[in-house]
Amino acid sequence: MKRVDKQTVSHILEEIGLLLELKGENPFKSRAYRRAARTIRTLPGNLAERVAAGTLDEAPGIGAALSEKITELVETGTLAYHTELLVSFPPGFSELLTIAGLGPKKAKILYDALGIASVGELEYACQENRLADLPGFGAKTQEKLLEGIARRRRYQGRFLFPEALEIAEGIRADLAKHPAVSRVAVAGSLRRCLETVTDADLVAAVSDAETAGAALTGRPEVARIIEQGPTKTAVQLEGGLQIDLRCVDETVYPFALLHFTGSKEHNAALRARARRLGLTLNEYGLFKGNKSLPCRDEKEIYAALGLAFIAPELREDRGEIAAAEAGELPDLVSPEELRGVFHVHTVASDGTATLEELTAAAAERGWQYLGICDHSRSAHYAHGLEVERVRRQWQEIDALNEAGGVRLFKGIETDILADGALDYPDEVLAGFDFVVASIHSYFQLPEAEQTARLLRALENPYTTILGHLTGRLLLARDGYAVDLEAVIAAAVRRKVVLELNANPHRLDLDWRLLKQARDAGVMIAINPDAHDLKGLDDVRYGVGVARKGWLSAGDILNTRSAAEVADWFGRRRS
Ligand code: DGT
Ligand code: CA
Ligand code: ZN
Repeated sequence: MKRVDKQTVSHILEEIGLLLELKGENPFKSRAYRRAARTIRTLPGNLAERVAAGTLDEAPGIGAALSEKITELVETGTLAYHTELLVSFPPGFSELLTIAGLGPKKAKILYDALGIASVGELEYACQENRLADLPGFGAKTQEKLLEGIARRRRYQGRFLFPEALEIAEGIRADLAKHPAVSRVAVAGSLRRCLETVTDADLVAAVSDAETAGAALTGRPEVARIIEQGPTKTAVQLEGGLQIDLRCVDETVYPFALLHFTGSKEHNAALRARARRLGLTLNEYGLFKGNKSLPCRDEKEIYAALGLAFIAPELREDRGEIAAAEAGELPDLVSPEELRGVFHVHTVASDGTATLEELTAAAAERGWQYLGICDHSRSAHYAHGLEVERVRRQWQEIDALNEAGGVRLFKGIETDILADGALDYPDEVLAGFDFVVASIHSYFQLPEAEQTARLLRALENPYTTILGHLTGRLLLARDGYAVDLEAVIAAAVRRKVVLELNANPHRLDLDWRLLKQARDAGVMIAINPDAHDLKGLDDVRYGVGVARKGWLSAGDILNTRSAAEVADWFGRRRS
């Protein structure tokens, strides 16, 4: 039996949605498949167990019919309905639909008019200028499609951090129980909390490398064994992720862990430092001439090099070694230091949880406060709130706040309109405790206009937080063109908080910019942008990125108490 994971199921459901749309079927039907795809992707726990227990249809948007199809897929590895749909299209066609800017309708025109049925054919046709005169296309579209193809090529074979981490952690936990394994850790880009990764690296201290390696190759989700050497075992899993496992002796383990955590650049800088001290550092050990200098853990290796321990997130050769030498490494923020979160959606707009449910969930997480942010009125697609509904929500919040417990702040995620204005008149904006201003439209404005738009939003006295600043979607869409330095400078001057959107598809601001923003003196808020209860926990990815951006609790608004936050919001207005 072929095992099918969440990612594969989600992908197939998504594809069915697209194919149905292409066939001109009822749009509700195709939307239902896409929704189910999203649900499965984010479903907690083990999918096969859910199927076996028959509890799939308890997940939102998964009725009896969908549950039956997913069960077939998980249990048999294929879905007859999907196969039937696929054979009614040329092979490679569905791949075409993964190109940004090419929806099903356009794809059908291209197929009918030019016989384009694959990405390669599309690229060729664009390069040959065949789309320039095609009705509904034109030179500009053609250029965009070429960009989309190039971007897809760049993104291919990469995974979002949480997807890969969940898989790697599962394997790590199993290996940790193996009798031949004394220590095992996730290393590589995952340990460094990089937002997307190529593969998952594991390092283990073992008594017997062969049986430990076999524990990986023998796993049911392994699709292909890539390498089976004396220390290195590499496999590719069903979902496409590659796992590299290095098995070493206990004494070598700290050096192997350090090496395979990387980054390459950090390693190179460390080795150069060792050389300057008359030492040799490599993945096997630290040596003075022929003499090996034993270290029990990474901390001892750094100490031997005259350095304080450098957290994995910082190991990107961006000044961390100099800071470690000078004893000036930041005291990095930890998840426990968050005392609340802002930017949480409710059922009033496009969220799935009520105010009461969110309040209870915040209490469970030990948070003092929660900033409620539904979408503003222009966001029709997300049931943005008209003024009347805003006022009703304020009443509900007042009532809940009366009851005590977790404090709710009245917020809104207002669209930044095309000209940089916010989405409500000032007298309404004045009624919120805080306002998150985000761009959700006109992504394509030229840089100068996009920058001017954001700067205008920053000038607005009611803007408290600037939401997902670049608008990027990881592995799907680049951020919009904007002069980030100008925006960061304005945020400092205007005392506007910059959001670190913790949704794993966004992680926006990027950690590289985050450090820049911190150095410039910007206040940051780690916001989950949660649309359901589970989404609240995305802040842990935000904390990872914040650490990667060198942030301490002091740089982050939501490490402060409810009273301090209220004070900050109030002062911002006066
Ligand atoms: P990835 O896989 O692209 O998401 O990023 P990494 O950093 O996990 O890269 P990977 O898997 O190729 O290698 C894991 C670590 O092993 C890397 O961070 C540093 C170390 N490493 C690999 N190749 C080299 C090398 O040529 N020189 C040095 N100094 N270190 C290396
Ligand atoms: Ca890696
Ligand atoms: Zn939002």
